[in-house]
Amino acid sequence: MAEAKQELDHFMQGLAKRNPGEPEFQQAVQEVVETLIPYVLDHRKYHDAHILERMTEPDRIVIFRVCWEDNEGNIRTNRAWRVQFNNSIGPYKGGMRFHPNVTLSVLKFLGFEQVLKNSLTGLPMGGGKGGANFNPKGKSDNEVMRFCHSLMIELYRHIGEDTDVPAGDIGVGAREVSYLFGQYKRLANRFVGTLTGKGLAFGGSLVRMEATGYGCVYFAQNMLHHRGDSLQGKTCVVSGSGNVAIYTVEKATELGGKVVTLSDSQGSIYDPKGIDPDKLAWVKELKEVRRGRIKEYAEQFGCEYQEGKRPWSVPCDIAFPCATQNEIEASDAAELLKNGVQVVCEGANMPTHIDGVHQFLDKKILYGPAKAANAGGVGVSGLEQSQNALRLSWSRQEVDQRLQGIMRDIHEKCVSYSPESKDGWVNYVDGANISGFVKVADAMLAYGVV
Ligand code: NDP
Ligand code: 2IT
Repeated sequence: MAEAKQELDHFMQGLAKRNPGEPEFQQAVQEVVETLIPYVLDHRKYHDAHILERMTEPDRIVIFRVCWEDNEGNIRTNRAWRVQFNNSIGPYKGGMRFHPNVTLSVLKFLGFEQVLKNSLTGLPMGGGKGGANFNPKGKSDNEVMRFCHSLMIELYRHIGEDTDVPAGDIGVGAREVSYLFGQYKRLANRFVGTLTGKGLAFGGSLVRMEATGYGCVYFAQNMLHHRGDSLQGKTCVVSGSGNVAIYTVEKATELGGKVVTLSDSQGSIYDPKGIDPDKLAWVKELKEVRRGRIKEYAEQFGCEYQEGKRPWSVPCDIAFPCATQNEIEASDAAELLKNGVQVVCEGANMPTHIDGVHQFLDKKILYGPAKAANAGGVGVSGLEQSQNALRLSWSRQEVDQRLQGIMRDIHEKCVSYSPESKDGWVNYVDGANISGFVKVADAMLAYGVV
């Protein structure tokens, strides 16, 4: 115990020194090595080969300028990155994020998490992430198109179906992936599955759009089922109102839950009657077509809107954070627990601050960490790659069943790698971290000093 604490402090000091000014990356690594250092001390082959040091250093990072012209004829300059983190078990795979607060630190945290998440899916995918400090909000379709096309002029030489396969994330949805893929295809003169999340008419997979949200709810269902419970009748609180949030609401409602909140960066709505399928259809139109604000929901359906507030003060059985990193701070976690939350299942990446994670683990609730709970999105991206390589398309039912299988397998892996506990409680953080790590680490050991 003392040895592990000392080793952890030493490791984190070194990491902070090598990665100054990168708080999100340091946080993501801290959460993982808190679990893994005791494990590698018990499994010395990983320790002696310095696997943790090697695994926290990206293989390569590409940084480049993206210039484009706005509708007024002004020349705009953004910065873009692709972090190719680790390709030990397959080509780099992970989304692109367009948001004004994207930094190298954010993309390194996301790339690092992606390595372990992709390993958990059981599919042959390494981990990567990319993005730009570009704000799509308020831009016309043509401006977004010019930005995407310009970005791809540089990115295309670094990606490929067997090297690195980008997809969507915050600010990158069907529209952006289409512009990116259209330009990639033109530059490379090849029609291959180098991006995922494509439109159904040009190589996309059924259920990819729904996969992260659906998968997140399937993971919650697995956790509940493991202790003899279900979603039926549970009050659910969801944050965000983008891709992941919308399909989390859809599946949670279908499985008998009642979802009472949604949010965006400006505030949250509280609808105690529940967001039923008709209201959700209205939200889809609001967000996917009109690109409006969630505040309009409160006006449309006559419910409460809390300006500038996250939804965590609403009493619930299950919380699904589906917006962004660090959206559950220590005080939010305390409030959720005080109000009796039984399940926290993460659709977003690293939504819970490390103090909140510790509170959830101390109270032994069912806590599904992002790399396990939101792996359904990249899982179905992996299935899209398979379909592209086979040059065929699976039915909706086939893909959904495979997605359910992937989430069930991830749950089982977490249970089998969780430390034994007399009361049967599963530590999904340890389970996910160790299970994801072992596969990548064994590949790295097999390769020798790489
Ligand atoms: P979208 O862009 O579709 O939606 C993002 C939502 O989160 C919006 O409601 C947005 O509000 C809100 N949000 C974004 N940034 C902030 C912020 N800084 N503060 C408060 N609210 C914010 O993205 P996705 O739904 O695709 O992604 C949501 C989360 O899920 C991210 O953490 C992403 O990494 C993760 N994820 C996504 C996957 C996918 O397949 N898309 C797969 C796995 C994880 P606003 O419109 O006001 O900005
Ligand atoms: O964080 C994630 O897993 C994603 N944004 C999805 C990545 C992908 O390649 O589908």
